[in-house]
Amino acid sequence: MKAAIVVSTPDAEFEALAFKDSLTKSVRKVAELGYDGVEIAVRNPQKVDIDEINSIVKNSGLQVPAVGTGQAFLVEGLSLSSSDKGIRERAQERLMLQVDFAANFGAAVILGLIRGNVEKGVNRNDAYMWLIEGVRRCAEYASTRGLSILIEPINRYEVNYINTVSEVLELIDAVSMENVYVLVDTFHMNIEEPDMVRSIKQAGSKIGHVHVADSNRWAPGFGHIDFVAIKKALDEVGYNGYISAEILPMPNPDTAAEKAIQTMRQVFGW
Ligand code: LER
Ligand code: MN
Repeated sequence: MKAAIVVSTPDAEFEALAFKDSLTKSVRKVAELGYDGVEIAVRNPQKVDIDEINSIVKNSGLQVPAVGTGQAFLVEGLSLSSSDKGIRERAQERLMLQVDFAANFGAAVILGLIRGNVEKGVNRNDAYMWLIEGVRRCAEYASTRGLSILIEPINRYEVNYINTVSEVLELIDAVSMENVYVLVDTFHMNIEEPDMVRSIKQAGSKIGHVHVADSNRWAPGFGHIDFVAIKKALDEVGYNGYISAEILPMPNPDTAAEKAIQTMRQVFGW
């Protein structure tokens, strides 16, 4: 397993990011701290200088395991579950751009918040069918580029459906595409899963990426999640990918990023 941390591009704003400075500074700092990868959150790939991002990443020697997409939901309301066909189409088109962006790095594309909510007055099953269709179209497009899609169970305070690992596994079954995996995030699992270890084991080989944050969304080691148990479960299911810190910049960005890699080194034996 390898260590990564989430950073944003300058067009993007997202609370749970350790670094909001210029990407160059952030990426340099991440590399200096000994991370292997940097996960990039982008709202709209058309609004960022892709060549510049490419060269920043290449110079750093870091890999980009995944690209985050949730800000298009938070800022623009784009959603694959929207009852408005136009909004669903725009979410879809944005995700195609995200796949093109991710292809620069061989990164997976995360479908977290952009899955969206079941809107008031809308039947859950209708929203679910729109979502299945949207995820399938993303996955088909990603597969033409040899990339994966990661579906993230997100806690009930951020989205109103598909909050648990088993619900995501059900969705993946319904989508029925080889390149769709689960992204397990310890912060969300700590809220939604009765037993995080059992959920990791249930997801097994379908785990494609891991986000870590402690119970308070500070860096691992600042809360009460048992990361040794999480590591053991990931070992048991043979997970060998990235462990990516998606944490609040608390008590400040540098301390957060340092604490995250320090705890991961201790727990994962790096
Ligand atoms: C995104 O990876 C995530 O975990 C969400 O909580 C975003 O708010
Ligand atoms: Mn996450």
